[in-house]
Amino acid sequence: MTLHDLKIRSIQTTLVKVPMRRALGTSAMRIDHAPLLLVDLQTEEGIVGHAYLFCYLQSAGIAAQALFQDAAAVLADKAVAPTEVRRLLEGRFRLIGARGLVSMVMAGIDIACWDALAKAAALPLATLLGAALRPVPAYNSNGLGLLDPQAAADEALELVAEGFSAIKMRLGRPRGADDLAAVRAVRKAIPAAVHLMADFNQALSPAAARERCHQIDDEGLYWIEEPIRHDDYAGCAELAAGLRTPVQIGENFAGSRAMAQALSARASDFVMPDLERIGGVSGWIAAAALADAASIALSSHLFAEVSVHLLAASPTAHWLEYVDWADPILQQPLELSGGCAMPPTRIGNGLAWNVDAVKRYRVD
Ligand code: SMN
Ligand code: MG
Repeated sequence: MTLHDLKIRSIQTTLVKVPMRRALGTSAMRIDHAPLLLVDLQTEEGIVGHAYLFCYLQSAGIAAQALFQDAAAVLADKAVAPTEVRRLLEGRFRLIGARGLVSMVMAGIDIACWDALAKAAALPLATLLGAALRPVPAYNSNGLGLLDPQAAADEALELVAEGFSAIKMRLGRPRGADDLAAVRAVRKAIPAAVHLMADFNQALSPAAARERCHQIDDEGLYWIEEPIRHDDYAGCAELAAGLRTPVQIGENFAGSRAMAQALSARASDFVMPDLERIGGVSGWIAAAALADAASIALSSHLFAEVSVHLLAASPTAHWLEYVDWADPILQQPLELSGGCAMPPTRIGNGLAWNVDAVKRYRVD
């Protein structure tokens, strides 16, 4: 078989609701189950490409399943060629718009296509993309929601004890003084050498951010993430220019064009695209090239299993965000050692489902 022979037969999806080891209280909502949509792209040749989407809400997972069916009808018998698949789907979804949930579904198909291609080439995805299988520094992002200072400090110590040299906490409590107290408690509890990232999840107005980001600017934070609306690039740029602490954004970049706009607005010091919002593996490759051209450090958002391959292949790779939310439904969860994640040496992107666990957590 040669690579260009691969043809799409069908796409199946399975929605699971996986309990999280540590609940995540963000400024927007509390999450204690991960609604994951598992994607199986069957080829005529018998190779199956895998991907999963993180749907945020179960309702979004259900809606995405219908969109996958729609996309699958367009792609039956077409080549497993991500650029061509994108062209076909952009045509199918032109009137509704390749945005939001539609673009997440397109990303899921792109990720599964790349997995099938890597399997056909008998290579790990990272190798197919030209990377060496090297360790990627990871920060522990499992938990550290909006807890009181003592509980936050206790949980921070647990996250460090899991073997990490960097962790992330969430901010955006109603009162700035309470965020400051939590940051100080965590910073005091963990070793000085451990990096501490902080994420507002867009909680602040530009006026509030001016005050509250400066309030925490001397606390030794590694970055301040999404302090204001994700698409207010001028507002982000103003904050980034005035703060000593680097500003981080990117999980809400809708495709590489949005990222290009953010970069030209100098909206942030660092960027962290999200695999399912940036456009899957293909979108990530475009984003990594933009980050390289702008000499800006590139981290990932969620999807640690596939992102580890992509960061290994990214010239300005910075930090992998490590969450373990998919672990219960995976045959082989991502392996970490010394605070780094390793791209797996098995062929493809490394995703394979634990069938019994999928049955247990399945939502019909
Ligand atoms: C986040 C991601 C996914 C769900 C909730 C919160 C957060 C992060 O923005 O960056 O981890
Ligand atoms: Mg975030």
